[in-house]
Amino acid sequence: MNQAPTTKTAFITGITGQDGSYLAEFLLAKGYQVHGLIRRASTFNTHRIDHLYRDPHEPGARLHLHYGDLTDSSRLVSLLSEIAPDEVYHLAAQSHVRVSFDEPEFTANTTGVGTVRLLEAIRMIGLDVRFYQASSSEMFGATPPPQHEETPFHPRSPYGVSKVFGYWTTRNYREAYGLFAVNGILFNHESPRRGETFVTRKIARAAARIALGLEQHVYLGNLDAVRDWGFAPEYVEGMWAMLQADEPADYVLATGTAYTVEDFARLTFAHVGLDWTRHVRFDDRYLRPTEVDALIGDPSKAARELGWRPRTFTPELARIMVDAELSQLQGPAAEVAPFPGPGFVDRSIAG
Ligand code: NAP
Ligand code: F7E
Repeated sequence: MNQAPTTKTAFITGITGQDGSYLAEFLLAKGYQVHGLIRRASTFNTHRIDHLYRDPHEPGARLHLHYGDLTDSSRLVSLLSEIAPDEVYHLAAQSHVRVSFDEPEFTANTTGVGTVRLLEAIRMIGLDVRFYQASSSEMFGATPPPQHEETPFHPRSPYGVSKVFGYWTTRNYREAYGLFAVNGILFNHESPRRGETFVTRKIARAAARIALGLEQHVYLGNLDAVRDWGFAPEYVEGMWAMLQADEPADYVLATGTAYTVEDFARLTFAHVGLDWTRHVRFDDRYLRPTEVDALIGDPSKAARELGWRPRTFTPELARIMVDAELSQLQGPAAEVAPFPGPGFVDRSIAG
């Protein structure tokens, strides 16, 4: 039996990011009106959602974009009053762990205090809304795996510390004001839309370019770190499920499996018929002052209470990501730009 489309309205911060783009797609398919917060930039930053956008003059356009920033409280108040959403998905953040060591204050201001700005705007307006906070396995940091909802936090970066602030702020608004506010504690989730300087995308992109003879090497840092990598489109389904529950609660989303960065490189290069050891070089600029050695999540609460289960695991994810890079490079409109080698990365961003 077909379900009737919803008449709900959602507000997504971070809609231009990896998760925001998949979530917008998912909610539009369910019939939601989707409003997204975007930052004004001198260049376009909406490439991940351009395929979803329709001219607002056309009848039936259901994706609406609004300029704003997590550091601008009055804008958050005016936007939320105007939109009056049923559900808020707070995904916006400075989300790069290595960069958070270079920009700790900015990271705290956006990734940490941004959450209290948004929650306080909701409280001040008196909105009856369900709120999702994008919490992270980085909050567990140095606490050994497996990690679940009751595992103590020991963050190892300004990013992780900021996410702990956001986590407790969300719980506090739930307890103090009875707001339906939940934390999704998500372990690493990746896709062809992952930012280019996160390790899975960096490796997949390099493997494809090396396979096509465009490059010879890629420079990486710690190959021994263990991560629990899942597939981003499946994780946004879990975010939505948390906001449909009868009671607000916090949930871990993860695959429960463990691979090292080296494993990911081996899987990715093998998929294009290459031996990773011949193409991966070490560069200490990609090390972090304090590393998170091992994150392996236990998603059993989400399976039990929400019916959420991962379907794609790291080896398939590696294939999906490298295949997407190859088709982008080989497609009819492919524009083969020079690979940003270490010199380029030096000047711009610590990937
Ligand atoms: P992402 O691709 O880096 O996207 C981050 C989004 O936040 C972008 O839309 C970005 O806008 C926006 N943003 C950053 N600073 C902002 C500001 N000051 N004001 C308004 N918007 C701002 O991140 P993601 O991988 O989709 O992750 C989504 C959320 O989940 C983040 O909070 C992240 O920390 C968290 N998380 C991610 C993972 C993961 O494995 N992916 C795991 C756990 C938690 P621009 O496009 O303009 O930069
Ligand atoms: O690093 C190692 C690095 O930057 C993974 C964010 O979405 O997930 C993400 O954070 C591992 C680390 O992700 C390079 O040291 C080696 O051990 O891809 P990453 P992350 O730090 O795990 C969490 C859950 C979030 O919440 C964050 O928002 O890979 N590594 N060599 C490298 N990492 C990068 N980026 N670049 C390298 O060259």
